[in-house]
Amino acid sequence: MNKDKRELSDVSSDEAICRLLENMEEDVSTVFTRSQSMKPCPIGGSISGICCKNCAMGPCRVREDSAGLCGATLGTITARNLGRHIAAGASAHSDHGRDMAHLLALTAEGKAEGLKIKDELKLFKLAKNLGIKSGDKSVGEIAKETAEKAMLLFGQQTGEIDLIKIAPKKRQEIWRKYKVMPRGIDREVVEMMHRTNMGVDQDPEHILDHAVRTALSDGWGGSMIGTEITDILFTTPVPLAAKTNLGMLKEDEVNIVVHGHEPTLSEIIAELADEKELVEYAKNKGAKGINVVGICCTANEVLMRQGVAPVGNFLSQEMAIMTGAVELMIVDIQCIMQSLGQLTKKYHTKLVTSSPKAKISGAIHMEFQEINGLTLAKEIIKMAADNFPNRKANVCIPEIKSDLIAGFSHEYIRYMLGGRFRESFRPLNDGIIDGRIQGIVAIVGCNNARLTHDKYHNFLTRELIKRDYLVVQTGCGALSTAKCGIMTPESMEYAGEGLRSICEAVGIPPILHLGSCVDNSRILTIASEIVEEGGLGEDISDLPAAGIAPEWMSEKALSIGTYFAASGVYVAFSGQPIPVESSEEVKKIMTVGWQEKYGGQLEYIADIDQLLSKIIDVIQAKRKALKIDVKKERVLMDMEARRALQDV
Ligand code: BF8
Repeated sequence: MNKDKRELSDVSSDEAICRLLENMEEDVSTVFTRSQSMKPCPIGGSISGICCKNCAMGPCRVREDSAGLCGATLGTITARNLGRHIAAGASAHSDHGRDMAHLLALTAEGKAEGLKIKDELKLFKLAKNLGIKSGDKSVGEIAKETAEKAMLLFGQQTGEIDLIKIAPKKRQEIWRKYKVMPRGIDREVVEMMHRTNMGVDQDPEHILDHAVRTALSDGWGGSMIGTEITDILFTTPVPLAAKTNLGMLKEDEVNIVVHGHEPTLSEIIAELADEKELVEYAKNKGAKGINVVGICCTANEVLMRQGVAPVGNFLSQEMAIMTGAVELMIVDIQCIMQSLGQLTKKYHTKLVTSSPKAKISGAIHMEFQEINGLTLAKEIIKMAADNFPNRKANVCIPEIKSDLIAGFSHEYIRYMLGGRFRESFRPLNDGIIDGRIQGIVAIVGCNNARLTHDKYHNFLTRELIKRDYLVVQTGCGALSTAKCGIMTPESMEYAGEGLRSICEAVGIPPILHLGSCVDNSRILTIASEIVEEGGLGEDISDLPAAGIAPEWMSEKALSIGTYFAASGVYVAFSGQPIPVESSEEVKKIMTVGWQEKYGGQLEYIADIDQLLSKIIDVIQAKRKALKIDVKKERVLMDMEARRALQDV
């Protein structure tokens, strides 16, 4: 890496990555080197206007005082472009959710090799939320019906998608009032593409209302289906200890990296890795065992349920290959860099694509179908073991790893707070009301090679827990914090006094890892359950809560930010601007306009200190509105006093 251009400490906060970059050969190209040689296109920035490519009279580059050939204005083009980004992000999550529903159907029929329903309680809950009566049906019958109902939500044409009813009643009324209640998941995505086609919807606010509807169909639809069914098939997460970072690659074992977003094949691979027959197979090739590790959200899925070590987040994918210690990287969908195809040619690593939806030139395609999961997983593990003798001498595994605790599902949070017989969000609500917890902040989303990798996730997390804000995380954000070593109960020493007292009492870290990006839907469920528990208003918009994506990169982040804002949450993005910066009109709709309609908003704040202050101001204003801004004295009650209270 050319250190003259950018200091390594500016490239990444992850020491393991800095070490690899420091020793990297001159001719190796990585996302970090490419980010130096290629600057981002300025179009879309605050003064450069925006580009419309939606018809062949263009591309038209439009500023505040000009219009495209058809007359489209800056506001219209900006809203259209954002709408299309959101449709793409929503479709990524939702297509993943659809596949999980399909998998559930095949599992129920006994056709999904190596899979069975692991969480029946969760199945019954989802069935109920989808309006299915369990009666005296068998588990298989309920699963089949649930899967079919879930799949129908994608093609539903009218009405409202069922899971939206999990939201507080007041919130549902807001969505009905502004006609943004999602009717069907695919329908909203298709309509977004139609409306933004040349010469259709031209009013920026109207376009953005449909962008809201599309994003809601993701958060409360496709993503939620994805999370719920993954829990049903692979178990609902409970806290577990694991380790993270590139130091979890093993010099003397066959290293297999699972990367992407779909859990299925990777869950099977992780389960099989300890199987005697396969371990013996690896030993015959000269290795001591089989080591399965993960990258990105596939990593989060297998971490949450099996404690598989994540070796990194989005910007770590090339780095894992560069250790020279990876026998095989298996990728499925989303956030997979095409550069892996070229990079793996320089090392002995085999790159395997497994999704029928995604191939990479230079990779070996071994297609996962629900009927071949177990057979394919074994084949892949053996292929990795066969590759072990091809390892070259110059293996370089940075000896860096951290402990972490993950596995916080919304079910477990209820349980840990209330205990087995009276699980409830009451203690959390009380902690917020009495001020020990000032608020809840979700720090989520990607890494971005234009920024110092991990730095902003970690800065915000530390600053917020210090001020008594409980931090919940998903996706690459969660892995940033885990890698920097603060996703452990011990990190409560960095937390403020109030938050620390709760962490001590319940035995949790001040930062809760809730899973992959699709699992942001867990945050929607938690927010709804907190409202239902009472004492913090009648709607999500009343809660002292906020969301941040400080290093965002993917279109999926735009969908997530939008469904949170439309659910009543203040959301701030930082790092690279959201692609609306050139239009004051669109920015106003997404801030002032959405605040008035939906009680939440989405804005970009470049300066991280300003962003932190804004988050705190927003949450404190909510506390004030709830009249809980004055810290209450904690009254320690004896048994008699408690009984007296119950008798009232
Ligand atoms: O879905 S946080 S870089 S890996 S998009 Fe991708 Fe962003 Fe990571 Fe998971 Ni989410």
